[in-house]
Order: sequence, then structure tokens, then C-alpha cells
Amino acid sequence: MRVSDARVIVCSPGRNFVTLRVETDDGTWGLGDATVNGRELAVASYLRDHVVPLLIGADPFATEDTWQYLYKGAYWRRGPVTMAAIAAVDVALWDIKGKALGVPVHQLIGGRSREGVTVYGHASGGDLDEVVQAVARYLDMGYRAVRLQAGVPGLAGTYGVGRGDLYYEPASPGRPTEERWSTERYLDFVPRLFDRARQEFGFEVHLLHDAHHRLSPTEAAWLGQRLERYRPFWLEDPVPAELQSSYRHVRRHTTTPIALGEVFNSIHDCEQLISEQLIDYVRASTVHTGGLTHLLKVAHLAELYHVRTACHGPTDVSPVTMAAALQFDIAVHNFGIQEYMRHTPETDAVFPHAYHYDDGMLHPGDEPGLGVDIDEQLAEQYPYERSYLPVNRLLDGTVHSW
Ligand code: CS2
Ligand code: MG
Repeated sequence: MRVSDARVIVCSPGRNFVTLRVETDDGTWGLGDATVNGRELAVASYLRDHVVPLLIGADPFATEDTWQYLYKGAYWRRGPVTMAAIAAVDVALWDIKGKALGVPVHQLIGGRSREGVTVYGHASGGDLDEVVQAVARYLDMGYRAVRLQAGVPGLAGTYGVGRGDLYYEPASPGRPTEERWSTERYLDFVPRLFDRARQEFGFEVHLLHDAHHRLSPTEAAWLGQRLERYRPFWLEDPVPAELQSSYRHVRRHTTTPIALGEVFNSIHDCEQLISEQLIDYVRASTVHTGGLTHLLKVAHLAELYHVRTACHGPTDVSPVTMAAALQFDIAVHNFGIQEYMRHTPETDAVFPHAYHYDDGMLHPGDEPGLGVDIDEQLAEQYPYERSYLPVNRLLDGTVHSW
């Protein structure tokens, strides 16, 4: 069995996605996601112009060798574009392997370790009352873990606040929109958000929060301390993590669990964070961290240090990545939680999938491979639309992390 063809499909059913479809000479095919939000066409070109020509003739079962060939063979290593392209190839090959053997991918990476994949949903709103209503809605749907995000009083708009009840999509067409930010107003508000949620819902539900890379280590430590009494499940991305050692300061001053990693693209981005036990959850995803082959290495390293997995699962990782994440989540021993930001009905129609939600959990299904497809004819009706994430500035105009 050899790879005979591969093509890149760019479509925008509600948002942009880059998908790689790999075919073999016996007619088996597999899918991989290569979406990098706001930089989609760079990965599409990397794949079309530089990777697909090298794939023809490859052994689809040799996932480790192909991974190393694309990573070491390029000479230029790491970075989101390179690693998303490698991920798309890797995940598509795992899909093919599963189909060729007639088993879901999780059977190839350890089999089932649990009955289902516990997920968290996104409760958000313009103010505290709206967030409370949103949490109640998720609890009615059976969720046992909910992320809290709310508009900060005195700021016009901010990350993490959805449009409509169940959907959140931060990217928008055209030039990036600009938002304004005040860390002081935010720090004043978040403890009140948790206080209200615990008063309304008690301590049975897990509550999470994402600080979206906006704090200094000292600010993060301050916030972590103030939140301890509300027992958050985690505080996510409090400080940009390029400087991994900066988390020593955060860790020293708070027992609030820390989750990091949605922008990591290699094990080297978290090696120190994991081995010094500076974080509790690693949020790397298959698409942005080099596919299943590489993410399994991250999970196995993390297992040694009591760090659990928590794959990124926003709308900008396609149903192909969600399917891959669920195969991974059901199998790895040190699974922690899975983010589940629902895709729009348009996205789900283009990517029919076997995974399904039931009572606070996602289930990967038992179809061979990943259990996800792409309807290419339908995808053609949704051409690429240039879109970007917002840019963030402090109140005095200084560019800040978004
Ligand atoms: C967020 C994401 O899911 C999360 O935790 O941080 O929605 C993030 O903003 C987007 O994936 C950016 O592309
Ligand atoms: Mg996040």
C-alpha cells in the first residue's frame, strides 16, 4: 500500500478550514486538519507546494518515519505553519492505518482507558447575569465543567464572549478588529465572577477561566491567590509562555491549577513547564503540535510529572482535529479534560462525523480510523474568506497580547 495522491481543501463553512485528504493506491483515504487561524493560506501553500510532492509513494503505515522525514528533512524545524502541515499528514496517515486495519485509531494507541471524554463548555455573557444564565443552560445539557468568561465592566468588548448561546467565533472577515484592555479592571472583576458563580451553583460543577495570555507573572500569582477559595478547575494561559521559567513565580505563589499550551507547537515549548511541574494541564492539540505522533510524546512526558492533557477544542480546530483529539483522549492514561466549543451546523454538515455528545461527555464512536469525513461538493459552496483574530491594545494604545 502506497500514498498515490493528496490534496488540500480550503473552505469556509462558518469559518476557514484547511484540510488535507490523502489517498492510497488501494482507494483508502484519510483526513488531516491544517488550520492555523488567520494564517490559513500559508499552511495550504506549505502543504501543496512543498509536502504533497514528497508524499507520493510513501508507506502510509510508517507514521513515525514520515513524521521525522518531514520534520528533520526540511532542516527548518518547528513553528505553527510547519507543525500544522506535518500534523495534517500525520493524522491523515493514522486515519488510513485505522481504516486499513478496520479499527478506530484509539485501538492503535492503547485502546480505551475510560468510558467517555469529559468536556467543558463555554458559558459567557456581557455581564454577570448573562453568564449565570449561560452556566444554567450548560448544566441543563448535562455538562459537569464550564468555562466562565464575561465582559469586563468599563471595557467595550473582550475575548471569550460568544455570539449567541452556544457559539463563539473570535475571527472576523476583513482587517483585524481592535479591542481595548485594562488589566486593572479585569483583575478587579474576575474574583467577583467566580464569587457569583459559586453562590449560584455551589461547588459541584467544575469552573474554568481563560486569561488569554494577558497577565504578568506577578498579576497571575495575585489572581490565582484570589481565586483559590472558589476552587477553580484551572486558570488558563495567565502569562505568555515563551519564557517557561516565568511560571516558577506563578507556581510559588498560588495553588490554583494552571493550564497552558493551545499555542504550543512542539514538545520543546513545554519541556521545562512539565519537568519542573509548573503546570497542571497541557492544552496542546494534534493540529498545532505535530499530529498524534508528536502529541503522544507530549502526553507520555507529562504523565511522568503528574501533568494531565486537555486538548484545545475551539471552533478553529476543525471536526477532523476534534475526531483525532477524542481518539487520543479516550486512550491516554493521563487525560484531564477536553474543550468542546460547538461548531456551527454549517461546519458540521461539511464534516460529517461519528463523535457525539451525551450527558457531559463526547464519545469518539467505533468507526474505523478517525470517524470523520468531508463533503467536498458542499465545501465548494463555502470559499475561503480572509479573516483575522482581533488585535488588542491597552487603554493608552500600546499593543498587548490578544
Ligand atoms: C481560546 C481560543 O479555546 C480557547 O481556550 O483561547 O478560542 C482561542 O482564542 C482561539 O483558538 C484562537 O484561534
Ligand atoms: Mg484558551
